[in-house]
Amino acid sequence: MSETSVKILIANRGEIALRILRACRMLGLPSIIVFSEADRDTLPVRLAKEAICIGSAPASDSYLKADRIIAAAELTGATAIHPGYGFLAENPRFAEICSDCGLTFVGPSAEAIELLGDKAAAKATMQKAGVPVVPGSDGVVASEAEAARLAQKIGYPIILKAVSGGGGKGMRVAADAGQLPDAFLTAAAEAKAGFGDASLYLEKYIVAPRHVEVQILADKFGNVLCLGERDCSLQRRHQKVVEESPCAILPDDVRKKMYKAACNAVQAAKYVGVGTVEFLFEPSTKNFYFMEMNTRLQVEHPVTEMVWGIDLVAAQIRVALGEKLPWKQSELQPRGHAIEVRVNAEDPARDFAPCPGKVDFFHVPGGPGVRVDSHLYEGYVVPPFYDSLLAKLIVHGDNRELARNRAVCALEELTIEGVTTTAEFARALLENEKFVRGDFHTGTLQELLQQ
Ligand code: MV4
Repeated sequence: MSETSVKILIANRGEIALRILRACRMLGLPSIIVFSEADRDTLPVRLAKEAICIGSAPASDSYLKADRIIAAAELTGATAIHPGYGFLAENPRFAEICSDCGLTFVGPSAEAIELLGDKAAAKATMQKAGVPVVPGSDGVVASEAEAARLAQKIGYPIILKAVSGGGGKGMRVAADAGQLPDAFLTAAAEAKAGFGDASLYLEKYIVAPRHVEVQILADKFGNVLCLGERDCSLQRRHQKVVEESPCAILPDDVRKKMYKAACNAVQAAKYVGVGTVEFLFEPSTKNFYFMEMNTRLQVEHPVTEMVWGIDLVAAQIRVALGEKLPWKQSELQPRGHAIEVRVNAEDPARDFAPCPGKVDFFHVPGGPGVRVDSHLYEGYVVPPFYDSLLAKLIVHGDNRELARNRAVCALEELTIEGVTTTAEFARALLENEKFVRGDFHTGTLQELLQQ
């Protein structure tokens, strides 16, 4: 396919739609954006040369409607579809429909998405490839009795997870045998309700781990690049709040092994595109374990871009179009430290209730090492229909403390009036002694909120 006939359809909204639009422009590729009726007056739609409405405000009537997106591509002569994150990004059926319609899906193959979407199957594949996994069931646990038997053997605490899950849904911890029956029932019910599949698998529960994820980038010629790790341990109800690269406490020898494991994971899944291999790191033992692999561009990809100097979205599009990766691993060197803070339209004082509404004033911080990915503008009305992400502040510094200081200063400068945001909450978190020391784990934010 000649470069000139390529046209990318952007099947997303908000800050990520803008980010993809920028990448298309940098590559000199024409693009077209789809939007819902609620998003007509958004920045990505205004900035795009071409845009097409695909339905009413609810995502179920627009951004999740595969047939309308495909129709939009055919009507406008698009040749490729970038799904962004969320919506259809990790739906193997959608990837399949795209290729059946002769459209390039900017992402991995439907087969890879399918394999990695089944968390138990993914784990089995990784174990076979020599990637460290948490001790647990081989695949699905068929009954509560089987779970109880296995848990006794492995030792408590254990965790039950939905095979089709992710993001913490359909997950229950049992601290002892007494808690197992209820954990099994509630995890299965939540899995059934959330994913239409009640299947569970079981693992030893790792106490107070770090969430460390490795960014990889693979082309269709078998070349795999590892672009370092991100520490995303600071989460609230499985929503990431702060992400940084590198992880402040990962020993260099462990880091090397983790990168090797991530590359092995990519090869085992025959994976092409950008992907994230998620590990739990246990500081007390220095062990790390494969959790799952995310087959999409992630919200927090900019921290990796800042440290590695690579436009990940442009690279993702290029490998999807069949280009060879232009870098060798040995040519790439990480530099300094990057921190991302998510700013949401939520009220921390009201249990992070969404706060849609009109943005009366918007000031973006700047200066060396400061980047803001946002679709906001003065007068923009944040709709109530979608996720509440308003802006990502990403900063870079020569070391962690300089990056942290830069993030605090930039958050003080960032001004969003009219809607309540999490900016001040995030600033306080960056100044919390636990964050300053790098002494936290996946439960720390919840603990701080309960104090
Ligand atoms: C775990 C775990 C402890 N032990 N698995 C949560 C979402 C999914 N990605 C994996 N998750 C966890 N799996 C074992 N065997 C703890 C978590 C976990 C967690 C992981 C990453 C970030 C935040 C978290 C918050 C609570 C629990």
